[in-house]
Amino acid sequence: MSRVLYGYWRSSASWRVRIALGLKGLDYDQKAIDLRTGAQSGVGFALLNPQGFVPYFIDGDVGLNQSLAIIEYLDEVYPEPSLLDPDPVKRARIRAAAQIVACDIHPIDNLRVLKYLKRQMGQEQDAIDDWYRHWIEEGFKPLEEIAEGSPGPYLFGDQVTLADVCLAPQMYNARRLRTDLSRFPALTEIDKALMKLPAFLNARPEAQPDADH
Ligand SMILES: N[C@@H](CCC(=O)N[C@@H](CS)C(=O)NCC(=O)O)C(=O)O
Repeated sequence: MSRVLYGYWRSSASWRVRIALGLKGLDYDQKAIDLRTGAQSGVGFALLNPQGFVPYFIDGDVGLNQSLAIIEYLDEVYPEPSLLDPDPVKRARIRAAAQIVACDIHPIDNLRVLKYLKRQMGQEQDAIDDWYRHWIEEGFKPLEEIAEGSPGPYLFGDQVTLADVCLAPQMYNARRLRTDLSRFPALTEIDKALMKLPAFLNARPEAQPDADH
């Protein structure tokens, strides 16, 4: 069955899906949508995903958008290793941690939001970078508490979960924007442990075919 991931090397939402595919040992082809040139808003890609976001994932004759929906689909159709937990309470906690990144941090630091701050709101780059860091730090505070409470090495113990899949790319973004990560030592330790795993390493931006170092 052919699988294709439309993504962009530096897109953290695409990175989440790359990690999940790697963890599950699934082969796929990549098609690059260059966000810097606005290819996400082009007519061709709009036919696939009218929302104009990567990732977009094709599994045979099924096309899916939204990284968390794609990852949960993968988890249901290719259940090993599981990225959630059989226990409904633990499952809810894992999803909640993932959503701190995917629903509360990432959307307000997204490219189109940053562009709007610059073009429509007339903000300078320094102010935009401050905005970016601020929302990362706000989200990392509750995540740090979760990390402190974990026996490790990952956010929910010794099983890699959806929450870890969301965390690692956000840590990369935090570093890129020079966030003071000394305030988040437990998250930093977990990120170190995650980045030793082949699925996380192979999915990192610099390892992608469209990477532009
Ligand atoms: N909620 C979506 C967010 C996807 C998203 O924000 N993708 C970014 C790249 S990380 C994007 O395509 N941005 C294009 C833009 O802002 O114009 C998901 O999780 O898939």
